[in-house]
Amino acid sequence: MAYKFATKAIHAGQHADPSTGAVMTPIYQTSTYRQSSPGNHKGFEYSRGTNPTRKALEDCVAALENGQFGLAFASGMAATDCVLRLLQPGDEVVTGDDLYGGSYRIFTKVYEQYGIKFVFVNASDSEAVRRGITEKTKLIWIETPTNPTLKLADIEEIGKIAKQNNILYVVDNTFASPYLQNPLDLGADIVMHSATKYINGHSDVVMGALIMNSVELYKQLFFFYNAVGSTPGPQDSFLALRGIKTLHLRMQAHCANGRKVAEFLKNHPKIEKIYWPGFEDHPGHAIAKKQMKDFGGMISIVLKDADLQETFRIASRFKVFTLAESLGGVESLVNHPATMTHGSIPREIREKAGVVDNLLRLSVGIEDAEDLIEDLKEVLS
Ligand code: P1T
Repeated sequence: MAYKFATKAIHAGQHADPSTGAVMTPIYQTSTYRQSSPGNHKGFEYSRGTNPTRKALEDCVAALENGQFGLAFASGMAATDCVLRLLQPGDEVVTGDDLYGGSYRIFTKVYEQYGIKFVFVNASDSEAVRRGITEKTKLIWIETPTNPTLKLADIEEIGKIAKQNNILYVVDNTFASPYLQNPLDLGADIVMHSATKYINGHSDVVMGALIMNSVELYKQLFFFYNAVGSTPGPQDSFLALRGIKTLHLRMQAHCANGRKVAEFLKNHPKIEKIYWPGFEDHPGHAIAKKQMKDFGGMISIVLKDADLQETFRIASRFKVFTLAESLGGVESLVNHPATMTHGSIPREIREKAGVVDNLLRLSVGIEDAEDLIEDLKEVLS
């Protein structure tokens, strides 16, 4: 039977422990597993490759993304790295021109040195993605909504282009979470997550995930995952599994609060520009409506007439929002992308993507919206 989202969030991949009946998946804090004779074991040999707590998490995340297979990693970047290992020198990747700074960094500072070329295009325009393709293109990597300017890419349209050209297609679904958007259903071959964010949801774990339907792809990625060893431990896997049990409720609250905060900020005299896909005048609103269940809790704002110093002053004055990197936790965070999460992108490229010195990114948490708005009111006054 195909269960709905909340049921899967609470039960998928999890069974009462066969040896004790424990309802919650135990933290299998073990590196290795007894074999009754060489090669004769219960499916687990060594925890770099497989661990029962991690396996429960992987099965749960896969179910939430409507995928057959899931792999959990020690960070979102480790998950990204695993995908990039499928490439060979000379291969090309078409990707968006607004990305998490760490994704830009691994592309340009790590994989370019191995002879892989990255072509950055405006992925909000699917035809620009098509134009970026050459006979050497082996991968399309899309982030939607983007970090931090919340641009939307049409997952399904780009999926068709990928399929026509026989190119592997990956969607970084971190900003939306599996509750709001399921890229495998729209033609993606692999969904990537920084599970550090909404999936875990409590800012106490760093973790990544890949989800896919193809068994060949799963085997290839599992090979690198095990050979390289970028896998998370059982304690973190347990915490993420526990976090997921409320993913649907948290996302509903993030979206509701996101809307209230965005509406408060929309016509504020101190705000020059606001990025939130729920507004009808957001250029990606129609795409967001088509492919997302709701518009999320991520909002970016450009402060009016604020230089770097004034932006820092405002960013440092919050009382309920915390000035910190990351997003997607129950608590509200404010981030200064230009010097924090996107500091590794050269200024010229960063500014072209809209990551200017007076841009602040808000991860709207699930506190009382009135308190969040009051905090913003005071800070901007
Ligand atoms: O931090 P890590 O779990 O390794 O995930 C990397 C990553 C990948 N993709 C997206 C869209 C991300 O936002 C991130 C991490 N982002 C932050 C830490 C941040 O504050 O934007």
